[in-house]
Amino acid sequence: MEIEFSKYQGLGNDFILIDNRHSEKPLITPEQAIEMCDRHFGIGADGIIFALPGQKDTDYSMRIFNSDGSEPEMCGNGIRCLAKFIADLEGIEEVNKTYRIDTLAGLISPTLQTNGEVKVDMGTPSLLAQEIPTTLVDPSEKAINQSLNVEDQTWLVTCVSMGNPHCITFVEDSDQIDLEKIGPKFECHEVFPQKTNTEFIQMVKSDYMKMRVWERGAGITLACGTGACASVVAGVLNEKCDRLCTVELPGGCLKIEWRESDNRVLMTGPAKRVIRGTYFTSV
Ligand code: ZDP
Repeated sequence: MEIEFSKYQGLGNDFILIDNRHSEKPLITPEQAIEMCDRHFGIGADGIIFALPGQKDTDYSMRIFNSDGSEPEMCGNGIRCLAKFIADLEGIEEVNKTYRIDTLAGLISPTLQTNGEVKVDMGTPSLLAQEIPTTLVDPSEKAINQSLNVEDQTWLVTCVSMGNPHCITFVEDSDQIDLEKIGPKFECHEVFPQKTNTEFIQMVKSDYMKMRVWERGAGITLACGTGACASVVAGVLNEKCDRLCTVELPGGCLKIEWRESDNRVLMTGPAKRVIRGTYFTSV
């Protein structure tokens, strides 16, 4: 089978985008997603995103598969790429255009800005243990600065859902973390029934943090938008950072604001088209 695709990246978090506007069902299967995301046997990407028809009050719907074929609820870098992809499909050059996108985490609204960046209203964070989900504390409690044992070490963690689960821990030096070794242990820890994304944060100033991430279903990536949002929320809850904070990731910086007036999280960052082509599936 031949599949038309585009590839976009946001801070080096790269995605295959599929024009799925004429069908409610993703045009490719999770097995094909695994193959297409493979960096040696396929196109190479952290995930694959579908632009599907909108629902009642929305322009489009987004679905995403991780590179291991699992399906997360949301994707921050991915939705910036999706906004650019849709504008390219529609031939829209107009700036300050806002799209209303349905996701498994609810309505998310990206806006194309004059400087080429995309600003996304990521909605409100969820903090209750049952919403993350985590069994680290009682279901109706928040997991803020709680001890978690991983690899014979005690970590102080804060759990935040941006539609998908995040476990944030503040460290002295994020470069010293052996992500490859410790990441999977957090991801599959028994206190996270839906697994988790994990962010290791080093505070530089109250409005600047450095982040390294181990993503659920994707491993080490150069950036994670939902993770950057969750980390600023965790930073504010632990009185370590301002509500307006720059997050430096291996792939570059995101500007995050956790707005006090309405509790919503805003994320601003780049997204860029890199390839358009035809893929020949073998599965
Ligand atoms: O929750 C998950 O399983 C994540 N791997 C989804 C992808 C998140 C992403 N890195 C982001 O930018 O939010 C794309």
